[in-house]
Amino acid sequence: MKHLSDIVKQRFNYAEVLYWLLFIFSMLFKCLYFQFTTKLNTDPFFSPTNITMMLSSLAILLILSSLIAIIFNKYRFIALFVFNILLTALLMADTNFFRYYYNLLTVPCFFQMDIKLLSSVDQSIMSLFLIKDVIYLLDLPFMLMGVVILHKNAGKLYFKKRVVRALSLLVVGMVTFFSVFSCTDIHTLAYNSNYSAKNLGVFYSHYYNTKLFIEESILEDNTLTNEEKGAIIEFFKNKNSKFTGNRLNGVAKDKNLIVVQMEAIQHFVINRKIEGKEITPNLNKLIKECLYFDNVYYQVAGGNTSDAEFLTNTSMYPVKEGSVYHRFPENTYHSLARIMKEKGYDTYSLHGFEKYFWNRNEMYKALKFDTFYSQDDFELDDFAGWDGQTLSDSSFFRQSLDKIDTSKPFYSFFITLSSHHPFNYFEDYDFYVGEFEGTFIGNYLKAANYLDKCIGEFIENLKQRGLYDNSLLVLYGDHSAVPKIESDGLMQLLGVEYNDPDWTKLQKVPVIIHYPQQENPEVISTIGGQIDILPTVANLMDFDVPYALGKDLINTDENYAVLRNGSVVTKDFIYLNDLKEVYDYNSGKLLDMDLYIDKIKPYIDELKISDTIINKNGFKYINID
Ligand code: GP9
Ligand code: MN
Repeated sequence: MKHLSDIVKQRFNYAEVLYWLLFIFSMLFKCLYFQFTTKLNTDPFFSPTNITMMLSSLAILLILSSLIAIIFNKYRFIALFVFNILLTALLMADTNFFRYYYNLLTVPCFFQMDIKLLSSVDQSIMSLFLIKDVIYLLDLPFMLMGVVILHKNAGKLYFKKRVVRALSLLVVGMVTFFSVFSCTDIHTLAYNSNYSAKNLGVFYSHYYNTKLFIEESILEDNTLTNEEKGAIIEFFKNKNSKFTGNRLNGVAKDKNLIVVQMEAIQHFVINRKIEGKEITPNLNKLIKECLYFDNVYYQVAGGNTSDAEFLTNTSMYPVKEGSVYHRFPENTYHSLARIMKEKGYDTYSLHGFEKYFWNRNEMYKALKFDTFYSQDDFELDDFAGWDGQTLSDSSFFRQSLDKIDTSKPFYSFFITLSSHHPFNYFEDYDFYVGEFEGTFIGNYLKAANYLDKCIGEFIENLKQRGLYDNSLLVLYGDHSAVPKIESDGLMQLLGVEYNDPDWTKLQKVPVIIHYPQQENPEVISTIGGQIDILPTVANLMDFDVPYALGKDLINTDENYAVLRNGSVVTKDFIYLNDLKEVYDYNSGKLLDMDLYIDKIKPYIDELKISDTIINKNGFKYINID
């Protein structure tokens, strides 16, 4: 007959195993929930991607558990519980961050989230917490019960027993991980953090991104090698030899330049009606007398609004991780403001929010803006949008024009604010959206309608001041308004079914340009990105941009946009880097990836060149003439 103490011991062992299993399986479940709630994964549950993601996450949990098993003895139960809380907090933070930025948190993102940034976006971030996220917390009461019961009765384990335990966990974890890893495309890992999160799970992705950050920012030598210098010069030589045409060249020579970056204005709101009314009547009217570029993709990454500013003002790609405004404000840039200054213009940037946000205050020095008018310089006399406590676009535009010395040639860069996510400020705004009343998409349409009204007022004001016909006017949207988790609402509005290539085609922003005394409106459907705005402006104003990575959309027959996540859109195909899939541009049919690898490479090389220049401050050392 078994001794009583043996039975107690055996029960304790079972309970301990159960406790570890609860930890492992609840974490795995949370990983799975993350994939679907963020719409990172839309595949069926048991798709190969999900299975590899689960196996890789399991492997990492086993490896981490082995560390706990070897480090902690009597306190192993508490350690596992604390560990659970930490991983859960990480997953929850990721979920919210992902819902807004469609990216995982990374070390640079984390550091740029200073107190100011966090307090300012908290309304947006909080709106992304969903009741169902409580799922993340469901296991914690059980784990807590487990700790209370087990820790009290836990004895110390012999060292040998701990080593055997830890080693078994480690070996099973390692073998599982490397079997899964061997089936992964390592090349894509380097260019797309979402690929790793999707295929190998959130935990691996964090490990990989942090490793990359340490290698790139801390360990790597940031001096430009001769080889890199040569590659950059060769790249621009090639690129610049392609500028041939001169249609509309110089139509705005020596005129003022007014650029308006419109917050969260996507292409699909243009020329669209809801309940019989135009969403953007003023922009639609403007388009009828302008050049309207209707095939331009946003190319922002973690720097969102600031990335869009960067693309327009430098014709370079923003960095893959974090925001270039935060990470590289000391670099040399051949920016639009620098060029205009050299031509004798006064240069202004104007934005009705805190001057430190997105590190604008510092970055504008590098971009060579003479003057930055931020929230501090405006009278806060009217509020609209975002959290309801920020200067309205209407007042922003009205006050801005008084700040510019219009007696001298100027370049002014306006950044609007009111139509900022999450748009619920506009819920009661007087623009009826029918079945979309009270929904995310409905509120967005109202925000877009408000912005449009302000643009209408602005144009009137420009006309009254005689600036409309004396300036080159450029308006464009900065980035997406509708994250993937809200795709259902957008699909309902457009009356179409979701599919990946069509979703990509929706990631466009309107670009509208009016030049002085323009008589012929035109719709230009060349495929491009925000990176192409500067070269297009350069042609219209007749100056050179030898350092631009973009193309002049009026004088090119190249149709392409490289997105910052490594996806590529051309008139023939759409390459989705997340999925490693190529689709026919027109029919949306899936194509054979192998036939496209060579075609995609030169596009991706543009990202590489841009990254090298920025990471190594290349323009400090290179002269291209
Ligand atoms: C804040 C504004 C918003 O100044 O530009 O930035 P976003 O959150 O859209 O990147
Ligand atoms: Mn923005």
